[in-house]
Amino acid sequence: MGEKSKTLFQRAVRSIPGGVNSPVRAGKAVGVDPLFISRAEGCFLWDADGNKYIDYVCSWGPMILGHGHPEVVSSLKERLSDGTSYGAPTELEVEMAEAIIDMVPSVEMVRMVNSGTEAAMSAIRLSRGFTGRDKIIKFEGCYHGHADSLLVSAGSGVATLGIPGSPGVPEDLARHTISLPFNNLDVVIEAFEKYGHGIASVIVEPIPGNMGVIIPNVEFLKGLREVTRDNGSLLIFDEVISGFRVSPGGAQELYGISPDLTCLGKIIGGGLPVGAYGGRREIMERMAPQGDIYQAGTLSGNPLAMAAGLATLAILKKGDVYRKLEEKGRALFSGLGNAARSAGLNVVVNHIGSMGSIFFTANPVEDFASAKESDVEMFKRYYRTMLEKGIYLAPSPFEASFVSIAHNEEIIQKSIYCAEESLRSI
Ligand code: KE4
Repeated sequence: MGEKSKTLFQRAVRSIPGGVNSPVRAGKAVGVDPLFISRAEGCFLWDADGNKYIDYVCSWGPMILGHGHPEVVSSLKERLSDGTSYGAPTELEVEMAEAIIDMVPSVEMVRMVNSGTEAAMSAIRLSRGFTGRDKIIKFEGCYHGHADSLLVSAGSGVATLGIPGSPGVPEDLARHTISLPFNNLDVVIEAFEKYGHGIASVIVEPIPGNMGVIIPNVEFLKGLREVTRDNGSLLIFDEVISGFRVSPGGAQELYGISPDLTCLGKIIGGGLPVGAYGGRREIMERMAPQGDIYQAGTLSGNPLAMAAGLATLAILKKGDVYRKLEEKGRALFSGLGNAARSAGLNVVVNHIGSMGSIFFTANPVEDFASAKESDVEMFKRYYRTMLEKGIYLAPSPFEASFVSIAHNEEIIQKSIYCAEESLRSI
């Protein structure tokens, strides 16, 4: 780590818990103090000491077009001269709502919020209000933000830090959350047999990215749709990562499954703070002020976030962007797997389109339990040697890596070469 990042981190820890504004950035899982980033462009980041990196975190998903895409930047510059926030409705928000409804098959009505956490929290509250029921089902290793009901055996930073749940979540509330293994429909059916008409909703990342990437068994997802419908519960797809990432309409378009509610975020803000939840009209109409279930936000639909998000979606809707993202993802993730195997290492690479993860294990990784069986120490060594070679990966085995449109073939091949060297050395 360079001197400036080191000094900044020593300063940051005095005023910010752990020196970071989001735990997973702290690099505790890989034993590396965080780099402080000064700028980014395309698929590159530069740290405070001027060191250049190839970025596969992409701000944890939003930067699918790469950093500083000219059309996103110009849309922001243009908007800035009109002010930054009004606390009143704008045409941009209507355009964003219409764009989401147009692209995401199951969404008939949508509400903008400021984070994925807010989107998931609001969808859960709406499902409870709409059904009049309290219990929810989530899946071990899936992460839906840090709302109380969802911090039960969660993935991402909670898994990274090995936090069992989180102090501060009242037992009275946590007991309404049933957490089950992903990709296992039998235990979901058992839970419905036991709690049936007490379950408001099942919330799931259709393509989990928060225990590392897990490839869903599509029959499992279809089974969730069936069992929720049979029991009058709602199915909530948390597509904060997969939305607009794996296809224009997300995982629900890819697999042809129609949830009742969908949580969105990341990409639709173009890098600015954003979240959204939407779904069937008869459900969404229960939200205030049309209905009686409350949710609000000072900066919801912020014009700058809308401008950046709309510019991003406009580019994603053009031509063969997703075919190119698929090709780039396949080249990178299969290359990383081959590099590990040629170094004689056991490795499983799970990837769909331009999101993926590498697990150091000989066994399939199909849920949180199997993800946790992977060799975390090996991942640490891989992470550190790749960072030394200028490759910036997510600092946890329980996160996804992302490829953007800005990663060209030369960059991907260079990354694979770095991986070959790195994996041989560990
Ligand atoms: P935010 O509140 O962080 O905007 O979104 C929460 C969220 C909801 N749903 C899914 C599927 C998510 O992946 C997330 C957030 N993702 C993590 C990384 N896996 C954000 C990174 C961080 O916590 O700093």
